[in-house]
Amino acid sequence: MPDRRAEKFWSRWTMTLGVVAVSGAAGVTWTQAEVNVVRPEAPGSNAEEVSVASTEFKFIPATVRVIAGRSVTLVLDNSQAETEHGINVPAFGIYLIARGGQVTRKTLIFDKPGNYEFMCDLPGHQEAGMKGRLIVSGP
Ligand SMILES: [Cu+2]
Repeated sequence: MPDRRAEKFWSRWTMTLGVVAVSGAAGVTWTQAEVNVVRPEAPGSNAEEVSVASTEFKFIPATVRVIAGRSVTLVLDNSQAETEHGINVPAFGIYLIARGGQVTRKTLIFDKPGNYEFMCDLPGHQEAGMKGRLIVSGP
C-alpha cells in the first residue's frame, strides 16, 4: 500500500491534535498501545477489550464499565449494522467511527473515575436511542 506511511502520519497527527484538545479537561492518556489503532495486528498489547456492538439504533451493552488507569481496548463492533456508526465520549475527547459491517478499536487509558455519557453523534442517531454510559471506576 503506497500511502500507508502517509495514512500513519495523519493518524498520529490527528491523535496529537486530540491530546491538545483534551488536555486540561478530564484526562485520557494516550499510551504506546495507541499505535494499535494504526496497526491493529501489532502483538504485545495486553489491554483488556471492551466491546460495544452498534446497530440501528442502539448500543449493546449500553453501559460500559472500565477501570481507571488500565489499558483498555475500546471496540466498536459495527459488523451487524447497515450504516456507519460512531462512539463519541465527549468528556474524554474520544471518537471512534466504523462503516456498516466494520469494526474499529482504540487502545487507551481512562485516568479519571466517573460516570460519563457516550453516544453516536451522527445526525438523529442519539435521538433514536444510540447513547449509553461509560462508568470508570477507581483502580
Ligand atoms: Cu449511529
